[in-house]
Amino acid sequence: MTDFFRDIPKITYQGPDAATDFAFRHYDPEAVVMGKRLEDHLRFAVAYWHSFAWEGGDPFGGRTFDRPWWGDDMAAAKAKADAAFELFAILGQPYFCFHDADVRPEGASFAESRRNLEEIVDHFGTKMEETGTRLLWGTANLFSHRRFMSGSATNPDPDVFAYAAATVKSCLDATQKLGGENYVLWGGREGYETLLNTDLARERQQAGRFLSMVVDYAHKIGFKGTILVEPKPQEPTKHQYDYDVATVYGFLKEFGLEKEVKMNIEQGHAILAGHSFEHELALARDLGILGSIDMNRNDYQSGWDTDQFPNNVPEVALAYYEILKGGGFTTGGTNFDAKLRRQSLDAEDLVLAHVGAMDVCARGLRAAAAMLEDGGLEDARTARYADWDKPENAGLLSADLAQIAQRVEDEDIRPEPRSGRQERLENWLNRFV
Ligand code: 3MF
Ligand code: MG
Repeated sequence: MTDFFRDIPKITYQGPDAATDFAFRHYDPEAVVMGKRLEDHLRFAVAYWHSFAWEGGDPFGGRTFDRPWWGDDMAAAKAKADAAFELFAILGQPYFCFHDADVRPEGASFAESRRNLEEIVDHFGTKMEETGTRLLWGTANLFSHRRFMSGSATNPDPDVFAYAAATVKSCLDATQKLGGENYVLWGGREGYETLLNTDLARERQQAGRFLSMVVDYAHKIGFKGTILVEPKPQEPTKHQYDYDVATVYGFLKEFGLEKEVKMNIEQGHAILAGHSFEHELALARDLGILGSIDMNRNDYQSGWDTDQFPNNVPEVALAYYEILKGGGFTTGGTNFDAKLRRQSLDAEDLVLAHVGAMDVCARGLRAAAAMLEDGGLEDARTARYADWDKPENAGLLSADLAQIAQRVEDEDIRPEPRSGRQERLENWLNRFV
């Protein structure tokens, strides 16, 4: 035991009238919704990087947090792991997610970094066995170190491509060893700052080849999890290749990977791309590539990726609506890719941020389930498109323009505009949230 979380009790479900802040008011892991326990629906994960590696810096100032595990040796890495598993136990989080750089010190060589990772992975293995916590996904940090400043797979320097490939191999091996249920690739610096120095076509080919190598290696080692790509339109690079779900789908199709790779969709990234979270989720679901989510909240004014903990039930309800409509998560889950505000210094801030987020997600999921069970939206949508089922329209999509033009004149077709009923549907939605 470390003493970082001393005096903080294990969080349990105590209902909406709980007498303490250190309780779940809505997240009852055992409650059954649509035939499944809430814990099994939501599949919550703590993100190691924000909760244990992020120091509270912003572009104008450095570290604000004081943590007993700061340090760059293996002892510090193990102290950090011990504190992390204490948080998982306090929250009853079934899962966590990590990058190599969050959990191990950087070595003097690639081989030393790999050995450091392997040592900490063994430590994780023991802790996971003791506590029952599982790994939702593993990933490689291919964006923080200065060697990756011009990209990893898309770097103009083949040595960096090679270093990135070796790094992903070591992280896939680690994920496999820990029974990880997914492996994520976020192309943090796979993009460019200026076209003046960038060969777009070449960089896209490199990225496609890299992803194919990752998929092939996952097959080779018998990895049963899902390979996920996480779209984001910009930040840190100005133009990021994995802009949004639609862009990534086109990329996957080009390289023949659309059956091999799914999406890890983040709320804040959707907002930065000028979409809503539910838009990205619905599109991915309809394309058959919805994998997992990074749940957070983006500031709507700042234009930065603020990675705040979710606190908006109607937004979250719409997100889970799209997920439940697709049958819910399989290997995916709800990873809190969210960080404290830099003034939130205390251990209890870290705990309560997760408690609140888990409650918000539980409320959102329950509302989404009630909306689906009521069927109001689906009925309205079915009615809106019902004319496509009429016999006279059966051949419309297989006809050609000339045939259609003939029919429009023969039948003197005069379309009558009909209400989209948005306000009525918004009123309906508000009954559930
Ligand atoms: C950045 C992110 C990332 C990814 C993670 C997966 C640092 O905006 O969302 O978090 O989730 O890197 O590789
Ligand atoms: Mg993310």
